[in-house]
Amino acid sequence: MQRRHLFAGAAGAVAVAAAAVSRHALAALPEPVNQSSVATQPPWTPPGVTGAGRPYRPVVTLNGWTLPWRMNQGVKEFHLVAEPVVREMSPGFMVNMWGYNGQSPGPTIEVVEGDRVRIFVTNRLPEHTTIHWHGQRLPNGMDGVGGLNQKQIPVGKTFAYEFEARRPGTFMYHPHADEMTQMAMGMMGFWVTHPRIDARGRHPDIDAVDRDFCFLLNAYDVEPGSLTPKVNTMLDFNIWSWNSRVFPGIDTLNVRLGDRVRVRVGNLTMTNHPIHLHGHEFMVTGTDGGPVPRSARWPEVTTDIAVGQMRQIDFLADEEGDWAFHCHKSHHTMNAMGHGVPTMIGVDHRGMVGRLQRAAPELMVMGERGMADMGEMEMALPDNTAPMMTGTGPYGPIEMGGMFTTLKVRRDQKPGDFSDPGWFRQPTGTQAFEVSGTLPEPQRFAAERGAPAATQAPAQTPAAQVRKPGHGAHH
Ligand SMILES: [Cu+2]
Repeated sequence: MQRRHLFAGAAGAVAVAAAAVSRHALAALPEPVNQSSVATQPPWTPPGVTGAGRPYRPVVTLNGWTLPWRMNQGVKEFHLVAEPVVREMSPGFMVNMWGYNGQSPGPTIEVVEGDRVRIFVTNRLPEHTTIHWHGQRLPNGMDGVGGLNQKQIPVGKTFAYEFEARRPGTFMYHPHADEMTQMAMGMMGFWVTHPRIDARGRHPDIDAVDRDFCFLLNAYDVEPGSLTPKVNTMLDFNIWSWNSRVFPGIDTLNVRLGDRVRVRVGNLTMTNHPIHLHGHEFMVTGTDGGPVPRSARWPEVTTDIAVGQMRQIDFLADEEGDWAFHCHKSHHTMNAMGHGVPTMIGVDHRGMVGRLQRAAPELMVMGERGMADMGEMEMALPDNTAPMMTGTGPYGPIEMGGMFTTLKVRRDQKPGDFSDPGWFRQPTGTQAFEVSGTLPEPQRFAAERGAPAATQAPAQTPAAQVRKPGHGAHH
């Protein structure tokens, strides 16, 4: 109460004092903190804050981390460094990106509703940049649109952004300067403003949860064998990622049976992503516009996240197991594929392969019986790319890539333990099983054979195997 009072009291003076404070603070920039690990970092609890009046449940950023801050005369100070980075998108697949503080995406920023924040942004890119604080209420001059709200931050310079985190919720940050290039290169990050809670630890529209995960949807066009995304791509993205990682490189969401779980997702790609969870229903409890009123929520198992949107979903993890969690566009759960691959199902090319391969030794005919072979085939891949469909589970190839991971719900996962418990062992009698013996003939066929010819529907004889020209695999 007293803290809040002090804060409110100081607010009037801030506008007048801001310039002086900033100049003073610039003399002593907070040391930038870097992260090189691609592993999901445990939740970051700021020292001295939990239990000291403004507790909150920190988020866990998939294959990411939270940026530490320092307190300077009542202002939370962060230091973001925009710079070229190398991101491992999945084991062995390295991509030249631009990001913040050693990674793409940049670190997650976590603050509490009502916090005064100052973010220093140092530009170590080869061109100017800015940062736009997507979804935030802030003074117009802090909104970060280069040319409109501010001069772009020149190469080698540091600017400071300063505002109050006025409303709680799920936000993101990204450049608003040469956006197409900078976002295609991976510049973005997550922002969570935790709600101010009442004495009983409650907020009217934002429930407390046991685990709170977040990640950004992003997409790249990285030609197989190359190292740097193409930045002019409008449609032909071939790498669909969560926090610049692709399956099997995306960490799993590990929870305890009975946990209340929140997942926050923001979309900074150029298409929509229907994000789908198996085994559970969830509610969309918030967007970047704020919490959804309770009376306006409805259950879903898939929520579409349009370009530039964010969704916060809440659910009770009350079914044990390894549950797939993925984008429902099937081409987004694949890694790089050749666009010229025709659909070969039903095409018999016995005898052709040898002749074709003499002319084009790199040619591999595939897909006569579907594409599943791709999941286990040891294809010769160009250096530095991710197999199209990959990942091995306890029962064989998972045949996925891109925007796919699993929610692991375990009875014996300890509270606060985010480590991977390994594969689920389905209890005996609870798994799909093979049926052996003679299959009875379906009733319908037997009836048709016995019936008078006149009453029968004309037989559907596949006269020819028709394949429309030009209808190859597309995206
Ligand atoms: Cu998608």
